[in-house]
Amino acid sequence: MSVPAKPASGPSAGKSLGTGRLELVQGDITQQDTEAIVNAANRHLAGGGGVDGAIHRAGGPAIMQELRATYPQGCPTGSAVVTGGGRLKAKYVLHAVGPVYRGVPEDAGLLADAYQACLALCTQLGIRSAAFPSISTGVYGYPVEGAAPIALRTVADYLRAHPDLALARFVLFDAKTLAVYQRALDALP
Ligand code: AR6
Repeated sequence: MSVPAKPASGPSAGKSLGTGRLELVQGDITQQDTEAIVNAANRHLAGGGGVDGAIHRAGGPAIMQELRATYPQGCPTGSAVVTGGGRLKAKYVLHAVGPVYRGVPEDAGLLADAYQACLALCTQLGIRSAAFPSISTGVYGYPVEGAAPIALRTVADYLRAHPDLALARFVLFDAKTLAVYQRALDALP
């Protein structure tokens, strides 16, 4: 089974965890050649701006058709559902719903749950490489400084425990977000 070695764009950094690898790159998640890419979706799975808009534009209408047909009830916050990748290079899109940031203790758990739900889908579907955006830190207002350690810890713990997942790549849109993730990765135990 092949695991893509090169990010689609931007500088990259990484860390080996167990038999797997966690990478940070700056770039556009729609261009990734990982088996799955993760969408930062909303509970209605209705499309929107940010990552969600970019994925539906790049992947074409098949993704929304599948969402409407398969998940008419939407997806609760902290969960994720899967569709095919349409015209994307990725075979799958994992649509994860992060929390709208409220500044309450529940925010952190719901954010971790959204990543965890994607990771569980990877194992279920035999996905060996996945690209993640910084869920909830755009339209949903979660401060990146708070979100990055939660995102990285959740994914790093999973990689250590699950050799079936070979590569988790965070694709950060801008240099500032990448720098925050880089500091959080350096601080990871
Ligand atoms: N590739 C990688 N990262 C991106 C891209 C891209 N193409 N575009 C934006 N980002 P957001 P959320 C970054 O708002 O906060 C939608 O309307 C962005 O700079 O996409 O979870 C949905 O429908 C930010 O750092 O997701 C929901 O209603 C990060 O991705 C809502 O937004 C996440 O920003 C979800 O909001």
